[in-house]
Amino acid sequence: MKLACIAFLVVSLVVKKTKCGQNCSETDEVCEFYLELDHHLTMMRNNDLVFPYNGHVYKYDVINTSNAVPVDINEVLTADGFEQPRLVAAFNNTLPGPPIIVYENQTVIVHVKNKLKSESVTIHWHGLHQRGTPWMDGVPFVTQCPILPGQTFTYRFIAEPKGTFWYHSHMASQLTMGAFGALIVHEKGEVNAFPEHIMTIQDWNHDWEADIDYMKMLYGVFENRTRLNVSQSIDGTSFSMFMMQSGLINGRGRYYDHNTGKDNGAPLEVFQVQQGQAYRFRVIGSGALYPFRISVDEHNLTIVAADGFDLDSVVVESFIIYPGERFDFILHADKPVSNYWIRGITLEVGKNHTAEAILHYNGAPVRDPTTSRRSCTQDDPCIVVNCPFLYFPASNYINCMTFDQLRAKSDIDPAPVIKPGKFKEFFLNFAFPGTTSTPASVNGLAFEQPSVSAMTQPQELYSSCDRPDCGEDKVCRCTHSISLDYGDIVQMVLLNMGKGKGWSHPIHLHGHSFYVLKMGFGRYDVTTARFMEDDLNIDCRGNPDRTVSFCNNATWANATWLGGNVPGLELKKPPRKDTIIVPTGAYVVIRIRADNPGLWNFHCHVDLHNVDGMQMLVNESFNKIPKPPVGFPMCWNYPSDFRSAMDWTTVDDDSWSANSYKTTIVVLAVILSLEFIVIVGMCIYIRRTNTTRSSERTFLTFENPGYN
Ligand SMILES: [Cu+2]
Repeated sequence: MKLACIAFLVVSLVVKKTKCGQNCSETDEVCEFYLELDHHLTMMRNNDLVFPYNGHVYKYDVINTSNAVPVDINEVLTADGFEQPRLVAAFNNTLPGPPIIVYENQTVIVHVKNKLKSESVTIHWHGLHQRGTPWMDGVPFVTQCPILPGQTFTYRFIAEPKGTFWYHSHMASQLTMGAFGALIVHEKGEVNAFPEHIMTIQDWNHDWEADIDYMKMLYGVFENRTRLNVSQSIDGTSFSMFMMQSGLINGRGRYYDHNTGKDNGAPLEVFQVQQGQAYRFRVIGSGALYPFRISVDEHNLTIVAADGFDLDSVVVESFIIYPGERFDFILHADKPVSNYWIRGITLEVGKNHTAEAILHYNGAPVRDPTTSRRSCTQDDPCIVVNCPFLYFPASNYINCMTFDQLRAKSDIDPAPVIKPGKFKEFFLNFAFPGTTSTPASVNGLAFEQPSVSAMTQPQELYSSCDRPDCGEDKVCRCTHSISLDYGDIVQMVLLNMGKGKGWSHPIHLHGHSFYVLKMGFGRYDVTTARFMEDDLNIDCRGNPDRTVSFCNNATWANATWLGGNVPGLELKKPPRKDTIIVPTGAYVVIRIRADNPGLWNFHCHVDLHNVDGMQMLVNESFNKIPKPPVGFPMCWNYPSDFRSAMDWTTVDDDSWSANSYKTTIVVLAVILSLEFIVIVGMCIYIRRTNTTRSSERTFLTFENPGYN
């Protein structure tokens, strides 16, 4: 990887102000980066397979590791060290991709070259608001056409807001192949900032790749002629058919043999600290599906920010992070000089899946830690932030702090106040409703991806949700959107209820960081922590039996709660987020100001759910969406009825042979003349169209059959 980084640096130096994953200078106005996405294999150094041993990797033909020189791990994508190389799609041959580190309000330019042979890509800059540049949001067929193999596309946007973000492929489940990296936006003029570490954490499956993941999620997983069960969460609800073998922190982890319980000794990420110093850890949930509970042996964690926004700090034993979420914590390196385990454990029942890394105090010997996890006791229970349920089993002595119990750091950013006539409220159920077919959906509407870029080619959309087969207690597939007018104050009640509940979903909104006003949880058995039933403040309507109702058309059970009058909303210091867990049987009340015109994707960040249809569009003041740059790439669909769209009349052989030589000459002459006239005409037309097309766009509206 180091070689790739050097190569990247050489390329980067061609353009001033670009470095290999290093800070752009605070005084720069423009920061320019290059990302190349290509396939690679894990556990290979050039043409040589390597194997893991005792925290190092060695060339495949080494017999005696005691007198052999290990291979530089920076030259290998080790992942979990599993010796059968696994295909990855990685930026600049690093896993994760190189961090992009800039300052707020700088102009960021990223040239993305797609070197994959058979897959297209787009990159989403997760958490950035793309104010004024919604067509740089990187959602395929929503904000742009995909970047095809061999093509290069240049993203250009303003780094805003400040905080911990990340970039990742938004093409189907491609990010599960490794196509992501950190994106850090620093505050300008920041003083006394702590030294920092970036930490991505993810589940890892070394058997499959993105599309196999999806197919096995749909159709099941078999081992030794036995169907494997869906993995279960602590509260008795489900995770997935998707299996993980290992957890990775900054692209490194260890594979544990499930029969022996022993790990394979693969190298791990090492975070160096100086005793007496405090550090800011920026943690990014970059996984496919499983959440992790993160702790550091013998150290408390002070949570100070989530999804880029500062929080009233809380000191905790651990926190839970789902794919798409970010948490920043301060770690005080005030313990004896030694090595300590950093652990990320999943919330699965009966599985021992851990992502590991090493906290290494300068001066300590270089070796694996021997520390133990803190035990939580009745007298000294552990506090865990961001639980997707209310309780751990009582015998665990772990107290949950759910995200709505956190507060923003200051009261200068209160919740948007409702204005008469400008308030809209939506109930959105993220679930798997259905009977014979149970697609991932929002209100029973499984998302159908447009065939062209919806924002820049809205006149070519067609898949309406306004159909008889869509509606209450029905499921259908269509291009689902809700429309907001500029200046609306929008309250959304995110649900996970009715027949399709059972899996918690990290829901991500593009273009905004919403205010989290309240979470309502279902009922649990306090002793066993098992989930019992939905929060009954939501009326699912539809079938009166809510275990049967699809909950596609929900509302408040108490009608006086409509109009923003929900009791218990935090309006003074609501925390802000762009990705929030919607637990099974629960609801989350969020609010935004519709002040950022765009066509924003709103979806589950479990990519496998997203691909299956758990996404929709927020069509925000479409007629105010700014014009894309001149020459912004377009894409074209194939006509749905190609027989009528193309003239398939074949030339009659007899009439063709009867044509005389003279006739042919005359016809050719006429054709050549016409061609000359047409070419001249087209040149003039193209020149005129290029200068006028972008201005015409502002008159397009989203009022077409494709959107309800
Ligand atoms: Cu989901």
